[in-house]
Amino acid sequence: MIQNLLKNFILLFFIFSLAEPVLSNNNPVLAKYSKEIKEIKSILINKYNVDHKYASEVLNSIKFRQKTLDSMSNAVERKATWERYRSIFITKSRVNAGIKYHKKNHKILKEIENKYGIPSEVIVAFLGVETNYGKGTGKVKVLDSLGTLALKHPRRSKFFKAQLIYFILLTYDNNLNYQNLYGSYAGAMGAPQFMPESYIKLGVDYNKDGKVDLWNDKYDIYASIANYLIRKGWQKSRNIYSNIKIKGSYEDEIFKNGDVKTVPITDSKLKKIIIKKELEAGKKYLILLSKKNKKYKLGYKNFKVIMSYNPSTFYAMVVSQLSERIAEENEIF
Ligand SMILES: [Ca+2]
Repeated sequence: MIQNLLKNFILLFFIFSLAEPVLSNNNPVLAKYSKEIKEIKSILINKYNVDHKYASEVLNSIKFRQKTLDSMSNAVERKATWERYRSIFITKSRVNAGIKYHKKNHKILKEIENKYGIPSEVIVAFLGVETNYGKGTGKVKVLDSLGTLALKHPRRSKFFKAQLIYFILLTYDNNLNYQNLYGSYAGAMGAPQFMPESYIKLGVDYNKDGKVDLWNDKYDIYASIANYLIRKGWQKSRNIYSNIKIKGSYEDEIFKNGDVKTVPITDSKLKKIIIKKELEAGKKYLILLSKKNKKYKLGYKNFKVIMSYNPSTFYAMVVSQLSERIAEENEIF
């Protein structure tokens, strides 16, 4: 009896080990997406030379998270007013913590600022908004969030499919344990919350220890943010935005199609509608924050560069304003 069982067991084991890993057998929840998974696997293997077995193993480990899909549709940028959004990010405690963080890490920050030309307070402001200065880097398994979004997001699955592929490649090339990497619900990683594509393409191994560590290494973290901004077109020693005053009769006009957006505007149009002010050179944008309270600013190229990090007008404005508060170094008590 026992011998028979053992025989059967060995036989079964033999059959399964011979068979090519079939996702639908191992993970029934994923079976519905076998076509997409096959396509992802083929890109990993053929385009990026990832080992066949490794690709199958990782993809087969994806666990769907409904919460990830829910969080995507409830992101604060999509619902809050400017006043509400600002009150979440520009708080006494976040400003004070930023000033302290800036002082504490001054030496490394200045080294990076001198090398890349990105103001240290801007780097710190990104960290403040993204992860409360590196404290909250996310608790969701990156594989599960990206797997869920790549296979199930109704509109952006193409983008997330690419991110999933880069994530698997990142773990493969750097010998990282994919079961052990945690990030935001949307798959952003480390203190600066880089998506896998940015991590691979723009991450910097500044301390030259052979890996880009965006969780623990401050040199790598600061240099990667700076490099990101430079590559997106940051203009050194230029402003991010400024305050302007638009003539009353034009205020309604600029808001006629709503608020929460950043729209290009020509110098000639600007000259017509603002109350006298010298104009800086370069491209300009009207930053429309609140139609109700008639809040707007004038943005420059660097504002758009910040928006490349997160394509939200509110996001870019809180990063800018937090950086100003940190630069002032006046703690609020
Ligand atoms: Ca490193």
